[in-house]
Amino acid sequence: MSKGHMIIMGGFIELHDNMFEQADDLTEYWWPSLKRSAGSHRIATVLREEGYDVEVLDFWPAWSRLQLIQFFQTHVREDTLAIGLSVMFPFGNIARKGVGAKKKILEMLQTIKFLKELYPHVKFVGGSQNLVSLTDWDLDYYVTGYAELAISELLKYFKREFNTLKITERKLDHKKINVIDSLHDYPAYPMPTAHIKYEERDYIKPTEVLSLELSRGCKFACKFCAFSLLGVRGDYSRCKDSLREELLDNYNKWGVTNYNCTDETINDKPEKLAKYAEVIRSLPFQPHMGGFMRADLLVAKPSTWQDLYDMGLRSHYYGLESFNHEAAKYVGKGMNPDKLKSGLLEVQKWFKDKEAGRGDYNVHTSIILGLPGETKESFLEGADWLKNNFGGHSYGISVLYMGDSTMANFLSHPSEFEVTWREGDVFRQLSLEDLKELDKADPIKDPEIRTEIFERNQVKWEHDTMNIWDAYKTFDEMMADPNSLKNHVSGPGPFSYHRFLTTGKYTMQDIYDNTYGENGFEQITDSDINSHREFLNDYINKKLGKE
Ligand code: B12
Ligand code: SF4
Repeated sequence: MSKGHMIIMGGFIELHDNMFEQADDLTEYWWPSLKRSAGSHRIATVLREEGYDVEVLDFWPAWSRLQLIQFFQTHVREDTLAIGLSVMFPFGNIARKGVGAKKKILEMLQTIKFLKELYPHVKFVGGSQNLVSLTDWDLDYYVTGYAELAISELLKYFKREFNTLKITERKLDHKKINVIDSLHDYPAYPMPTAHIKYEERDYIKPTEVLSLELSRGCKFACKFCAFSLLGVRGDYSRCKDSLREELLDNYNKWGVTNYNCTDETINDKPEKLAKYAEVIRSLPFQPHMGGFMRADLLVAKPSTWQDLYDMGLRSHYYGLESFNHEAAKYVGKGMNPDKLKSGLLEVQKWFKDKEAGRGDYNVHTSIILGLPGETKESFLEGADWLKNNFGGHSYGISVLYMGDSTMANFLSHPSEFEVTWREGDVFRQLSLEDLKELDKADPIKDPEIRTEIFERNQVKWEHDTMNIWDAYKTFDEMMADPNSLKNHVSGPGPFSYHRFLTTGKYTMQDIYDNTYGENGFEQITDSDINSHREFLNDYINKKLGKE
């Protein structure tokens, strides 16, 4: 007999790669994601190991309210202690997009309210890295940060068993909410056994791209970064056996070989990579993985390349941020730009070298528009370098974002910029009126960009070399210029390729070998989104016992 029962709902909504693209034919930019909810499955795995019976309901934005009610009516039991909600992202950009997305968000918020009324004896518990993602939801408990230890105390508390639960009351608008702050009160790191164990009732398919945690936290602390665990010291990596078992299990039981690594920085330590490569070389299959990597470390340490390749880490997401030395150095990524550029070309050549038995390489680079020290000219020069030298890949450009005080107040770990900009002498603040004045003479054209600059909860920053309006204006011009980097995305990056692989339309080899275009693969189309929905309906029917 189990110690108690819980159902965790997970899932999120996808936006198209090019969020600002006018995509009238694509169901208004959003659709339910095909990605499993790693947080739900991780919590479920831990609780099962403690003796609870926990079921995950994945892809929940794809479920209709009627389907959800059918599921809960047949699954909620007398010993159901809690219904969990795993929330990865705040609604943010999605809520600002089109009527369809807004309607969907409202429907989801109302569904949770409705379920709460239907099951008043069951506690509703939300979990996310940051409180900001949870505050829209009407829940009984709000758990923030890595929550393996906190959830265990919370369930004991529900069962009136001895526990050490610390609940912090926080004020949200006109009500008080119960917050359990795992990051500070129940630190769940390091976590050498951060494995996920899927079950038959998860109906995993071999074409899926599952999430994998190789380590937790990042040893750096770049000034703009708001990841929860920064500046970690010591060994935060997974233990060999736990990794081997997870990869083997997923291969033997479900035939899965493709993964997204959730690590903040996979290549922070060469010895960690050597350890994982040894495990993976001993497997009876070759996994393929993608994730965040620091390009400067890759360039500085060619000795790590073979280990990465052998691990199957051939899809890289590089947060390059800037090729302006002053700007990059200021935020904590100070490699000389010329060295970085020539090193990146070497990395590219090495990974793509078919004659040497390699050749698999997929890259997404991301840069920030507006770091202190950056000028419009230096930014465009850097973007052009990427376009001309890293063709055939995908790119992301983000205007420097600093959450305003409302936003930063609900982050577990606001960025250094968010915490210190007011006191320091680098940033100044513009008012909304200043922005409108700047916009008058030569307005920003793209309506999506206009919404973002004028409506997003962010500091309207200015520094000696740029201000937020200049940055958005430059972005607007890049949008309109067919020759700019913005319009040269050639394929899906590591965190988007699940959209192409999960329904079996393309293979991992296609991702390495092809780019968008006539002889490559198509960008997401309405028919792809329909096949995503078929995949999701198949899962829902199985969960409802209809197949
Ligand atoms: C992978 C990833 C992505 C991928 C997601 C898709 C994919 N293919 O997986 C991509 C690249 C698309 C992405 C995009 C973005 N991301 Co992102 N991403 C991540 C990342 C690196 C891993 C998430 C993950 O799976 N972690 C592993 C699991 C095990 O951890 P977890 O989900 O946090 O679960 C733990 C806790 O949250 C909690 N928990 C989770 N569920 C539940 C449920 C219950 C009931 C309980 C009690 C607890 C609980 O316990 C779990 C175990 O400890 C995280 C950072 C990180 N290292 O976690 C950021 C992170 C989730 N992303 C973040 C952000 C801000 C974004 C963007 C908005 C960035 C941007 N400016 O565009 C976009 C948003 C996209 C969108 N749809 O709106 C933030 C979210 C902030 C927040 N929640 O407020 C994070 C936390 C990073 C950060 N700290 O800044 N992201
Ligand atoms: S930007 Fe990357 S390297 Fe820098 S602190 Fe954040 S996760 Fe670490």
